Amino acid sequence: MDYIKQRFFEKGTVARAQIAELLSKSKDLIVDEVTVGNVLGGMRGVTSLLTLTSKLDPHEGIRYRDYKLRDLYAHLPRKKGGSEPLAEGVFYLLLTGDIPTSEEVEYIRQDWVQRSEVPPHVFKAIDALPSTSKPMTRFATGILAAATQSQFQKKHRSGLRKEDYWDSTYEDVMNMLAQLPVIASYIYRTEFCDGNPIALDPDLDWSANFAHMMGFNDEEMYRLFRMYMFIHADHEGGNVSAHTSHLVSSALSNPFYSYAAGMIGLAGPLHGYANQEVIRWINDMYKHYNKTIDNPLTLEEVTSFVNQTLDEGKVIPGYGHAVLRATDPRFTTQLEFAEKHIDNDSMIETVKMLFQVVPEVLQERGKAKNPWPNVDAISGSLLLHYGIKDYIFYTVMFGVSRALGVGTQNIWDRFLGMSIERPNSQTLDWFMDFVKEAK
Ligand code: CMX
Repeated sequence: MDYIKQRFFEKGTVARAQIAELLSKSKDLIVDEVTVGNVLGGMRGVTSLLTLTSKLDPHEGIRYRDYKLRDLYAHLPRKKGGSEPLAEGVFYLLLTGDIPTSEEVEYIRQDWVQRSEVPPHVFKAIDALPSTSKPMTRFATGILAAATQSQFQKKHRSGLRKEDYWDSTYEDVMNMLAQLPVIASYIYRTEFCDGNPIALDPDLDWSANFAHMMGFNDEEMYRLFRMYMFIHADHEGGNVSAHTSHLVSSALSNPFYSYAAGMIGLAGPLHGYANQEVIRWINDMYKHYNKTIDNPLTLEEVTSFVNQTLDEGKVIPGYGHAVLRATDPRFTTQLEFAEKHIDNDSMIETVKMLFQVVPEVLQERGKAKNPWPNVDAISGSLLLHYGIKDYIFYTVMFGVSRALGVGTQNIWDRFLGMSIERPNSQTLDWFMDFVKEAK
């Protein structure tokens, strides 16, 4: 058996025994209760999912396995002389719960290079879309088209025991991870550049290769991509994209299908699309006050525009969160990155001004439970600074990174034999009667 697979199998066997014990001894223990408000409020906060890869704490933010993001800077292998963790190591940690050695990271890097050849019909499927298609439509289409190579689907159709589902799922997820930067950079090159794709460099790591294939070839860009891929990799199981993927996968749809479905969820403005919305909205603010880079916005103008946006019944993109109740550490990591590596950028200065203004305004208005910035409040301004100007592409970049976590969750779901999801639903009459009886 492949070395990484073997390491996963050992971990998985222990977890399988724990699941078996939970089911045999504690199946009827009550974990949580569900109120009418929960049902009508998107099941916010109701514990009903099992996710091994990461855990989101409302105040301290995401932990990949047992580690806060900040601590992983010190623990995860980096490129010689580099400061950002490598995505290959993030994947290994999410999969096994252990910090990998540099050799293990190099093993995964080479494995992904070997698996990176995308079937040609994937590009044809993307090209067949009309020019009005959004990058996320292209991305999800590309992932769906890549499903022809699914080993899980083929093996399942020809008969597969449930305890072996994970093996071909692992193969599919590894192939998908290896190919996503190729698919995404193809979309970028054909939609925003000269149309000529750039071949993968077999000596680069996954994140740097993504930058390279998009057409950016310097250490600064590689560093930015490594940081970006690292912080967006996972956010436990209940967010829209991870949960959608889990749900679709629970019907034994193959990993390409389930991840493509998740990406359609990521494309929504309340989720990953917010990273583009922030830039569009700041641009609108500049236009509104007839301001330019040389003549930046004032604090008063920013405050007034924030209030105006809220008065129009819109949300402030990049602020608020369904779980977090503090500034997202992924925001802070990016702010520190900007402070360390970037001087005098008016967009980043505006982002900082918004950080001064928005939490206070949202608190005053008293509606949003979390007035603090999330990951999307700043990510676009960094990408823009480094020359990725076509901000409608940003959610695709988020989607490439998130596959590290969601793909890993998919392998675990198969290993643990998670059931098909089928919550109960009731009619409005049922709820009205239920409340009448309860009173
Ligand atoms: N601006 C204005 N109003 C906001 C707000 C914001 N940034 N965040 C929340 N609110 C409002 C909600 O719209 C809601 O109003 P209604 O009662 O009229 O529906 C009210 O405050 C309560 O919402 P909440 O419980 O605080 O937040 P939710 O869990 O319902 O929603 C989220 C969370 C992220 C969708 C919301 O904060 C939001 O719309 N933020 C802006 C979009 C955004 O940045 N999304 C990216 C999130 C991170 C990611 O997934 O990438």
